[in-house]
Amino acid sequence: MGKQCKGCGAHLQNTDPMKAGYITDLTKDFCVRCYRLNHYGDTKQLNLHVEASSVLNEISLMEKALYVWVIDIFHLEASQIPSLKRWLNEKPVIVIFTKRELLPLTMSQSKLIRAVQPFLKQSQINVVDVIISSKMGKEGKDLIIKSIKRLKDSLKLEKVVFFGQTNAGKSTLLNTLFSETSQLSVSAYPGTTLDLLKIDTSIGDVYDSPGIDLKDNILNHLPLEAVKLLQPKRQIKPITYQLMQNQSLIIAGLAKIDFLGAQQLSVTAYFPESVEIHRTKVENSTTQFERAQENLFSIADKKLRTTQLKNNPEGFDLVIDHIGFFSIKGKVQNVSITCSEHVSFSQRKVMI
Ligand SMILES: Nc1nc2c(ncn2[C@@H]2O[C@H](COP(=O)(O)OP(=O)(O)OP(=O)(O)O)[C@@H](O)[C@H]2O)c(=O)[nH]1
Ligand SMILES: [Mg+2]
Repeated sequence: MGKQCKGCGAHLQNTDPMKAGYITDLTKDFCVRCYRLNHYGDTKQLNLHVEASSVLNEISLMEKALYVWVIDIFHLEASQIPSLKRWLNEKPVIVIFTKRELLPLTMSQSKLIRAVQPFLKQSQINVVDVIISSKMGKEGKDLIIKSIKRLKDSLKLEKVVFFGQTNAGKSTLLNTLFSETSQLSVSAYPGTTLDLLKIDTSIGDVYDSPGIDLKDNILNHLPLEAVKLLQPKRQIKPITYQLMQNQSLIIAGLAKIDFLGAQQLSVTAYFPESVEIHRTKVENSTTQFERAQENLFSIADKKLRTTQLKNNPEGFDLVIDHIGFFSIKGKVQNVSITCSEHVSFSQRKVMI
């Protein structure tokens, strides 16, 4: 099969600069794309897409494998892989949540574990351990290695496969866990890893895999500059709005939320600092949203849809996939969201 790039896993080739794995000198270890990414942060050639079904098919065919599902805890809902049960059946899966430091430190470990239970239940897979890591895996590293070793031995498995949504932090985590041999490319943009890639480690063969990008991902419709700004590096600073009667929140150029008939409604926003949120009266919101769409977070396709939430309990989270979420507490008669078709959202129980 030839040699693979040690950064992204693409098979090295010297014939087509527009395809994955291109390098003039095939004795080198990294393709031009990874070289540029690692040395200059250059991302021009990063829009190479790997089909989710081919990744899932390939990993599901691996024999005697322990699976490690890496999930970005800040983007929990967007991390679900609807067909996962069909691909993995009863195969053992360790679940690792990354980027814990983005959530408030006041949230206890047990509260976090409780908050992720509905997500894990919905996936219907055979979860053998759950670990919460943070700071690029620096916190949680020992627990993860211990868990992998224990389960690999007790279940008599031969290899370990890391998988999960694109941008979840799989390659970053592997670089931390196996820093002696792992030189994987990482970036703030989706689709960095391009093929299954084996790393030799002290605990045996461990594989990185391309990110799974099943849902229509808003990040694929935003300018690269905006995508980078959506990757928070530090703890998210929550901002609370006390809403009265009929008011709206405008989330950059991404969405407008109208709250009608609000009574002592408290809405706390958990979004990266770069995403500006404005409060306004409902009657001014359409004009303000149009104006907000002139900024960096504007989506090229301007087709908008408005959805009215069916159910407004007295406390719930409203999650805007891949962007952030609102924690909504209090009474409101009607909540409606106006956004591009590429922005997906959902409701869940209050997480924090
Ligand atoms: N704040 C924070 N950011 C992280 C952490 N781990 C990874 N990241 C960031 O998340 C982004 C994606 O990281 P990658 O390691 O490239 O993610 P991946 O899952 O390998 O992505 P694909 O190869 O596209 O599937 C990068 O901007 C990382 O810096 C973490 O623990 N905390
Ligand atoms: Mg990767």
